[in-house]
Formats: sequence, C-alpha cells, structure tokens
Amino acid sequence: MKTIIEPFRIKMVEPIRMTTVEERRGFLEEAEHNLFLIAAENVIIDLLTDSGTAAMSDAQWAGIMRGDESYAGARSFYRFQEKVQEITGFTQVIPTHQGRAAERILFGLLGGPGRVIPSNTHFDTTRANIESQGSEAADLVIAAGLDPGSLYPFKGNMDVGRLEELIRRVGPGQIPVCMLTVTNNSGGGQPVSMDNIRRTREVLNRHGIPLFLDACRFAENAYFIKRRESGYGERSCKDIAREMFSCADGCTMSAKKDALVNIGGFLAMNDEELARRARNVLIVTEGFPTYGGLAGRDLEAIAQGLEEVLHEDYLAYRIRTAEYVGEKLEAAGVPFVKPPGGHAIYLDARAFAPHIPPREFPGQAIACALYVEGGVRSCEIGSVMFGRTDPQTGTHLAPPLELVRLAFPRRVYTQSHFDYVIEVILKVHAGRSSLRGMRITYEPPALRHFTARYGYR
Ligand code: P71
Repeated sequence: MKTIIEPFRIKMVEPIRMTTVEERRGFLEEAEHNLFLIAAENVIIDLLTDSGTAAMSDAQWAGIMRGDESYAGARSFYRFQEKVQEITGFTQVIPTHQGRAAERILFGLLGGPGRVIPSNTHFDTTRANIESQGSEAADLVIAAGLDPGSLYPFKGNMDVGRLEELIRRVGPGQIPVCMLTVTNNSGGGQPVSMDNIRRTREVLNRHGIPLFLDACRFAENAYFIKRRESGYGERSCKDIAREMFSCADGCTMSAKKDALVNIGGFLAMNDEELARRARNVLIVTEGFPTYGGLAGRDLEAIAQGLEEVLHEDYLAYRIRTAEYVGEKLEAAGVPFVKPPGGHAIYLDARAFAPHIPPREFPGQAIACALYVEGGVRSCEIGSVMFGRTDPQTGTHLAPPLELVRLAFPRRVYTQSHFDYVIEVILKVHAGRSSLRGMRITYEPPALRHFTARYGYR
C-alpha cells in the first residue's frame, strides 16, 4: 500500500481546547509576543518542540510501573545501561536529567578559556554550555547546509576541509573534542552521512582529537542513511545506528527526543578516566551515578523507548510526516528548508517575509502570526535565537538562516492535525505582505529566546 499510516492505535486521549483568533490575540499580547510564555492550554497544535513531548507506548508505561526507585544500584539503572551499551557500544553510561546536563558536565571537564569546540552546528544549549566555559563554539556545516533550496541529501554534513583548516589555525591542543549533531537541528533537521562521520573521524584521528555525537535524533539520522546512502538500504536502523556510534568516542543525548520519553538524558563514552571525572561532577550536581537526577521509572521508559524508536515502521511514518507537510507547502509555493528534516519543517523566513530585515526578526513575526491565525505554536530559529548585537557598533549580526521551526512531537498528532497546520501556514503565507517587523523590549543575558519580550516596530 502507498499510504503510510500511524503505526499505533490510540488508547488514551488528551482533549484540545479550542480558542478563537480574538482570544489568541489577547493571549499573545499578555505574553508580550513570546510564544514560550503562552500557557499550553491556549495552544491548539503545539509544534514548539519535539523535545519531551512524545506519547509513550503501553510498554513504556508498563516500565514506569516496574521502575526500581532504589537510591543506588537500581534494577532500572542496569536495564537502562544495558540498552544504551547495546545501541551505542559505549562502555561508560552516565544518566542525566536531560541533554544540557550532559553537555554541562562534558564541557565543564573539557572546555575552558581559549579552547575551540567544532561541530557541524551546535544547538543553542550546547553553544551556551561551551561559551559559559569561556570556549568558542565553531559551526562548520557544509555550504549546502546553509542553502534552504539545496536538495543535497546530507545537508547536516561537516565541512571536513574547514575542520582541517580550523585545527591547523588554532592547533589540536586547543580542541579538546569535536561534536557532530545528528540530525543537525539548527540547520533544518538534516542528516549527516556515514561517509561524512567517517571522514570527520579520520581528520580527528590524525590530530588525536576525540569525536562526540550530539545524539538527540540518532534514529532519524540512521533512517535517512538507510534511505539515502548507498550500501545501507538492506541494513537495519539499529545496525546503522551502532555503526554511527562506533565512529565516535562518546555522545551526549537528550532522551527527550529519540528515546521517546518526557524527561531524561545521558552522557556515554569509552574513556574510563574521563567518565570517572564526569561521575564526580554528576554526584555534586545531578545525583548518584545510577540515577543521575532521574527516577528509576524514567530509566525504564528510556530503555524501552530506545528500542521502539529504531522500529522501521515507526521511522517510516515519522519521516513521512515531514515529507507530507513538505509536499503540500511546496505545491503552494511556501518557502521552507528542503528536503524536509526528520523532526520538523523549517519555514524559510527570509524568503517568506522578505520585506522584514533580519534585525526585525521575520521568523518571530511569522511564528506570532501562525499562533494568532490557527493556534499553532512554532519556534523561531534565527536572529532571535542566534543573532547578536555587535558591542562596538550596535549593529545586528544575523545568523546564516532565519527559520521558523514547526517541530513534530513523536506519536502525538495525526494526519488531519497536520492538514490543519498546513491550512494555517497557507493562510499566513497568503497574507504575508501584512506581517510587521518586531523589536525586543527585554532580553536576558543568555538564551534570550526563552524569556525575551517583544513589541511591533
Ligand atoms: C529542541 C530542543 C529543546 C529546546 C530548545 C530551545 C527551545 C525549545 C526547546 C535540545 C537539544 C538539541 C540538541 C541537538 C541538545 C539539546 C539539549 N533541543 N542538542 O530542539 O536539539 O537537550 O533539552 O534535553 O537539555 O526543541 P535538552
């Protein structure tokens, strides 16, 4: 059959509260145009993030009941550790309450002033954790990864030439670790090819630099490799994922994505000495090494989720969802990052609202309009999230892409929900000439998108 269905039945439902355009205008004003500050109850379709928003399976809920809540050495920890070891091959497994806790521990140990940490593209929390250690976060994605229209199949790839150049310029001694984000979230959820992971590895090997995967969406990346890279079509996604991890020395993981849970993460690696130091930090900030800030039940749910996320029927449905939305937007001439990513559709705000310059946050203006029009909550990934003001000149330094991400919670929304989302996007697109630029009226010192306030120009 050609129709790819949601490969699950629904046995528990959560009602959606409907609101009117007028009500939503009021909610947005109360939130000073920051969608993070809107009560979820006042959102109809919540595509703010795919992080921690998955629906768990019956088997995961059963695991929740089985959770062993012993402080030390809980049975649930051993099940979790075994599953992470099976999929990643890394011997040292350290649970954390979410991805950024793993990042903070890793960069706290390896970062420091003068150090540079390259990646294809660091996500916001990763960049913030690197910069808070006084280190520099360098984004070295290939040129196609910055071209929304390019159909290159692996737009998340690292530019290995630029990586070599960086190593030559700053010296390998200043680069304690190199990251690869799979899939590349800030660049449109685009995958990294196995060939590119290997070539990155080879360059790093020559200079004795370890490679860590930011593995949030490792299963979606594995599925793209299966579908797009020659030689992988007949391999299982689990096998491909194992091969991806086998090229790295460790990983940080937000289990809130491809472990299909609502909270959790881990840091994993082979280096026993580094792991010993990481556990010492963990005990101070997160908890004892067999729970790391999580409940035993959370560890059970992660172990089960890591297994389920690699099921091919699930991944086929997952990737098809973004493709489906992409086909409808393409047909209507709405600009978005092509090909569609694994976990989201990213509208190309520069092309969508070319009359609004980056310093007036075109992505934020579109995100606000999607909310007012249809109660659809999305997330700006552009000048709000990654833009900076030059401290010398006061001019706006725009990131390479101005995007609005509509991220898809896993196993939560059906095809008719997405048909509704498409209708809302098309309506906002039809009225795009009336979108107005915005300005920031308040911003915190770091990660400003979470708490900034806005007004219209
Ligand atoms: C996402 C998030 C979480 C988020 C961020 C900003 C606004 C809303 C929601 C988190 C990631 C990620 C990558 C590649 C590390 C983290 C941190 N993403 N690396 O995409 O995408 O993980 O949230 O568990 O701490 O919405 P954490």
